[in-house]
Amino acid sequence: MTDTETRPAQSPEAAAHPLDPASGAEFLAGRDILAAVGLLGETVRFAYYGLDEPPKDQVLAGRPDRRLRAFLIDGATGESADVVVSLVEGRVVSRRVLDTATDGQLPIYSEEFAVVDDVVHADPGWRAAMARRGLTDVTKIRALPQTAGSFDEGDDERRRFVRVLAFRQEGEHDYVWAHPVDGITVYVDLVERKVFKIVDEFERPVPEESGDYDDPEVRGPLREGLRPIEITQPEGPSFTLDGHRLSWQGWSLRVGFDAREGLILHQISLDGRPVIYRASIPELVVPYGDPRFRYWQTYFDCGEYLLGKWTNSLERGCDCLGEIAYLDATLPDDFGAPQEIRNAICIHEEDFGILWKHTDIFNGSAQTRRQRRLVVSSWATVGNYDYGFYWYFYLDGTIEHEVKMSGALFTAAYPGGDDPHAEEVAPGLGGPVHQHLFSARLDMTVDGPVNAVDEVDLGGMPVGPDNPYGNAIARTVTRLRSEAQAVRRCDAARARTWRVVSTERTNAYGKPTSYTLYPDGTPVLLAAPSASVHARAAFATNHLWVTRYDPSQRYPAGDFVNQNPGGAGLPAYVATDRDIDGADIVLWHTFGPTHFPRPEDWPVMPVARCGFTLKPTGFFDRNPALGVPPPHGHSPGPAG
Ligand SMILES: [Cu+2]
Repeated sequence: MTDTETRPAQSPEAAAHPLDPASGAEFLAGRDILAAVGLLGETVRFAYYGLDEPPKDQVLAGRPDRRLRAFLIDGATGESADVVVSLVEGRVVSRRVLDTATDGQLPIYSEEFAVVDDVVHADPGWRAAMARRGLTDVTKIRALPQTAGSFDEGDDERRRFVRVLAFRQEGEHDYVWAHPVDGITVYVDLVERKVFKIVDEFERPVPEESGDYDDPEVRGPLREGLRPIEITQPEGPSFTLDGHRLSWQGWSLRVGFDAREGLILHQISLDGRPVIYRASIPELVVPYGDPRFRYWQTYFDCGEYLLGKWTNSLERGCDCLGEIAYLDATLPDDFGAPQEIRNAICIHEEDFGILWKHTDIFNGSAQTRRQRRLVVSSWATVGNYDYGFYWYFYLDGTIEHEVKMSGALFTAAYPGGDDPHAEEVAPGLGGPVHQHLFSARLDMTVDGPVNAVDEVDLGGMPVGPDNPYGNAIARTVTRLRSEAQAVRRCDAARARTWRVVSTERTNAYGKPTSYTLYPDGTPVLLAAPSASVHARAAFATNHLWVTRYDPSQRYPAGDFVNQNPGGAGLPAYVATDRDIDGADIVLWHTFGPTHFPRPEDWPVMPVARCGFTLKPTGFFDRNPALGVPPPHGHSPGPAG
């Protein structure tokens, strides 16, 4: 069999595990509770709706409440509220109306995107500005709403608004990213539903060359000579999926999903030993580096746009090869009504080359084992970019997270010359420099909830009595004892890693069992300390943060990211500088590329990768993969 698809048996009556995503029936039940107390007027919309995960102690004790969290916004007044309902008790547990000037705004909801297009096209000032550029047929202009950020803009700061850029689309299939209409932004108030400001700074010719890679004229002839590669697993896959619980080769985990964070993994254990209680990518910030007209351009793809909402339906044979199990996702629309995303999560096994190998020159043993990994992945398209989130579990106990980035560059007109902030990627078309800074939230439970973090550096030593020949390399281990001390940067010159140790369990050598975080070590946020984004994306100014577990501390840039003035999330979480040495702790790791586009990234970008690795370090007493059998037909050794 090739590229087959299986689905877990799920009876609708089966009691949900406390960490399972909210079901369609639960979204509807929660909506009924909200409606019954009058919170769902005609103009009220759901800007977010998802499972309010129970605290860890309640999950481990057995019978937690089942709660949903809704961000409700009244489209007519802008009143924004954070509401929690209990499905077990059938009541509203809490409701807080936001002070949006200080708390931030709720995420943009779907209807607002449509509204903006109508509002902009109807605006006489914008039409006049387009006409001045020779663009008289405004049906060919696409209005692209962008989250506004937070700057010193006086009374305008109190509005719920977006900044809107324009792109030209000649025909229905024209590729808009090839044709930015630069120099003009309109500001649209989402509550008043009107343009309140037009910034018209300069005019540049709209780049003309088509980027429509579906067009044979643009793409050129299809290559020849690529013969089929087929992945076959004649006996089926080696994993089992029971509801949302996945097991494979000693690994066990639960697969969750949410409109904001996308893929969430829970209760990851190996050979019955806990490793991570919860792992997700709860934020992604994309700040752009053009200091001129687009200084405000920064996207928080989770907190402002709800990344999980834009999850793709995956296709067998294209997105995933081999014996695939899919999970569907149930996500609410603006009205809190459940919508299915079919094949949202792909689960499969991959061959991954050599696991270990040795040809012994003395005893003649020549052995090779093949590595394999279990892959849990999903893709989301947020505007121009496409992000694939891949969690890998290996036969030797390694866990890896990889983000695959593809899609379209966010383009501008190229100003000419040798611009330090952009690359010309097509005639007159610029790809501005930007960063993609992801935050991984890793609620660690290495051999139990009581953990600590050691920073481990490697380095040479000065010549002296302990190092007479100068060849010494030494390991320096520093325990990070408090939250303030654990705000750290990578140091590639010292091969810096962070080791998450159990403070309760030791291995055969009397050392604490641990898992080590190996970072990529790419730059953190490059914006100046006084920049607005520096305060708003403070999480991205360092590679590592460690906090003491608090069930309410879930998002590195805070709960309400859209138009948040800054300081929320991690800087607030660590403000009390709690003790993290021998505690239930959460690691927050920043990673991702600083992307100066290449011409080869246009018109669609070959996948770029980033991520991090977690490896067992004294978690086992020796290579845990000795028992992996040799490939079929090969001998495991003289006694085999
Ligand atoms: Cu990029």
